Amino acid sequence: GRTINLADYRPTDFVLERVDLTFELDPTETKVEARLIFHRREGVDPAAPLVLDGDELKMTGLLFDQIEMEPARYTETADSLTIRDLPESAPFEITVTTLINPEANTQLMGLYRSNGIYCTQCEAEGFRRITFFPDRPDVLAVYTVNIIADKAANPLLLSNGNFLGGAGYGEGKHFAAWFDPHPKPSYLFALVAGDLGVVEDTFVTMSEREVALKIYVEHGKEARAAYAMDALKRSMKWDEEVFGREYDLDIFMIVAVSDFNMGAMENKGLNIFNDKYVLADPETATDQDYANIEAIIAHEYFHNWTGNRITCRDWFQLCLKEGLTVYRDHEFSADQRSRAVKRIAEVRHLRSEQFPEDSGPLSHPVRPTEYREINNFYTTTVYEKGSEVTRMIATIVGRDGFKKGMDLYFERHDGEAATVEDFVKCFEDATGRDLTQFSLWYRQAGTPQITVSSSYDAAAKTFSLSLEQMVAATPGQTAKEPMHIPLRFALIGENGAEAQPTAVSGGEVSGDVLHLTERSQTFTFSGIGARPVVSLNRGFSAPVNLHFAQSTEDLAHIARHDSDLFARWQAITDLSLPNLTAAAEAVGAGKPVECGSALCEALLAITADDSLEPAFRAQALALPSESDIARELGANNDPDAIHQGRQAILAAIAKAGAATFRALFDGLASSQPFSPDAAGAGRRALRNAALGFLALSENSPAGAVEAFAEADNMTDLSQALTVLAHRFPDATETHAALAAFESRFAANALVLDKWFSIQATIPGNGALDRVMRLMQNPHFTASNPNRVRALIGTFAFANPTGFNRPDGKAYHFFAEEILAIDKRNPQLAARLLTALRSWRLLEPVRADQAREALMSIERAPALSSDVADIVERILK
Ligand code: B3K
Ligand code: ZN
Repeated sequence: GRTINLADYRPTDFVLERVDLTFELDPTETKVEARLIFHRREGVDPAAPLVLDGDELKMTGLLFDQIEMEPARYTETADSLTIRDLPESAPFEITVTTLINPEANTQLMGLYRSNGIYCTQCEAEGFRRITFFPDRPDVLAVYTVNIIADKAANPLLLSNGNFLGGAGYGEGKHFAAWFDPHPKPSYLFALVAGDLGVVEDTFVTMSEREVALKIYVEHGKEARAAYAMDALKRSMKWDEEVFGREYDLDIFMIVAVSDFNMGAMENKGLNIFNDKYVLADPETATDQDYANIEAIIAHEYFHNWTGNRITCRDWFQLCLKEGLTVYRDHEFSADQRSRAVKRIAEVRHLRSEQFPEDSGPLSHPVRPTEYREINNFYTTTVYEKGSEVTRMIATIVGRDGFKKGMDLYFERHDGEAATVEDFVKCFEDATGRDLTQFSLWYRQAGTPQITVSSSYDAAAKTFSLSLEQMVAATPGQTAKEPMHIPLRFALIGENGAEAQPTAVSGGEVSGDVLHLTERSQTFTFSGIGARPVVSLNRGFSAPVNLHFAQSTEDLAHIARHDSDLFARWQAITDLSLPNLTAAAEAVGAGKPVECGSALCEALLAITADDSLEPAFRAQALALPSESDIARELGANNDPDAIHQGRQAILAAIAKAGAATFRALFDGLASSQPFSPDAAGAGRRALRNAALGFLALSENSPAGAVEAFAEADNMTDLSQALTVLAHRFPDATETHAALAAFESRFAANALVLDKWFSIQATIPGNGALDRVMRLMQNPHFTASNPNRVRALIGTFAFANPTGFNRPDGKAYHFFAEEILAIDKRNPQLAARLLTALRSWRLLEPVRADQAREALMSIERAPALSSDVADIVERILK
């Protein structure tokens, strides 16, 4: 495909006034009649034609004001329909009839079938696979939808908005009509038809309107939707309380389907979800599943205001709805759970997913300026960095300022398709703060690197902090400007008390936020009676990398005393990383690995500290991952050395803390019935972390075998199975446990996904053969995206030693799979392929193999534009 540029944006020539759709559903030949009322926009050339988008459509009729259109007036191509000789200003009606084949739609874009259910996915450009249409987000219209279908097979006929009515319709058929009064872009259109079970509830809004809530799932799975319903009601309440946003239709529906390209979709009034993010009960869902369901239910619901009521002018503005809505769901989860633990999890995710993206070949600004395939821009940069940018606005303008800015945004832009500039302007206008320099965060790609040094002058009682910022070149952007970086900080004294400076010079400091705006800047704090320890970027107020050679003693001091839990966790991370990188280097050089005593002591002190919440202690014990270590090493990575080094450090900690881990594991055994709440989840997380260390120090599967047998919930069961499979892959106990798990959950696809993932991530050279064997398992289905991601995706993304075997065989296997997947589902293939984005950081032997595998993809005939775009950028 050709490149689309932000600078080329211009509004459509024609304004769409109304949309009336009639679907006659059939598995292989669905007829879609679209009646569209347009008028020419004022000032537009009266000769300009109407150009509609299409994709794989078969047109069987075209009317102009109800009369068949002469062939000379229109031209149909593979991706467009152009209509000429249209009225100069009067409204006119175009009626297009198309035939589509939902059963053959393996891309899962447009109207498709999942387990016998008709469903749709239209974002970003799926609506054009249903009918010819101005398929872009700045075309907002009111929709009426009529659905006609076989009644026995499809008792349920759903679309956006409010239900108008329904009736029988000829032999064995029935119809239903829906009307959505809120103007919306086509990407928010949805239709569902089929035979599903339902869970119902109601919600009374702040203005006391009763809203019907319905969650549709496969028959027999209703009980597993209870948690999602609870999360939905909490989300609705929270958005009223925190953002003053009320729901705006009589009904809110969620449909869970098993074949879905991503997590979920915020279609107006009719969210469609990957069932992985709806279904949960203690026997089948882990604590992580519960947390994900809560977050994604909230995220899609929050889109009703940030995305649907106010949508995006064009797809370059994607972060306007996604970054903002992720920020909203992060805040929601922080309020529902432990704020500090939530923040730690977010930062871990940002560092392991977004930082590598931002420092590699796929790096792009939060608001890109060009794309070839928009589906490839639903990235962690747009979502998670976009959320961090929103968080920084809140930090800079303060809590009240943020509230005022958001209120102004809702007031000013409700019903519109807006831009990032519109959004930022609301905070400037509401607070008077100039955000010009700050706006670079939207335009400039790359993670800022900040080099920090400090000095203390005892005689003058001053403490100075020197900061220097740098952003490395990224694709298409070589020269970078200094950014406005808000850093929360504290100066911590001897006993943990925070020093309060009498004055500050060198730049703006407001409250606990230091504003770094120059390339290099020195802040001097007066009235500091003793050398303080600086805790910088508290709460991860800015998504940057700090390079600050703090002493081991200072880090240990922060780990022990900081009142900001996030900073304590960060200090533990900063203590671990040098040990982990040194360990990898020692393994590479054939030397013994040593673990610094400061790390062990600080970590075990936190582990044993019962005054700290268990979830936090579990986070501290989850040391940086192998890919975190790879990133810290920077280049010439040997995944085997990194893995072995990390294992040696873990073993040293396991040995030093054996008694602590034993006491924790025994002491945290639960006598209460399972509850998915944050406190229960935290205890399980800490207990399972202890189990992992015990397996190392005892070097025996016995403990995990026992835990597996005793588990009364999926978190404990899957953790015990992971310990067995990862630490004792060849033990007979492990084979027995894997077989028992497989047969117990043979009928539950989501649990089987876990079974595949656990095995796909067993470290070492044997992983590729295991994955290939698992592909022959009768439960493996290449047509289900969750299953493909669980096996092939997890192998590529989360098994560094197995995937990066030095002979390159796994890369070549992966390349072949990508090509096969691309044939049926380009979006899925392109997303999986990003697993190779950091190939240049590998040591040369592996890097050469990876490049060859990538080139074999690039050379393959008939690549989708999705895969072509990714492979070309990765190789560039
Ligand atoms: N807006 C959708 C993502 C659509 C992805 C299209 N390739 C889900 C979400 O972010 O809420
Ligand atoms: Zn979203």
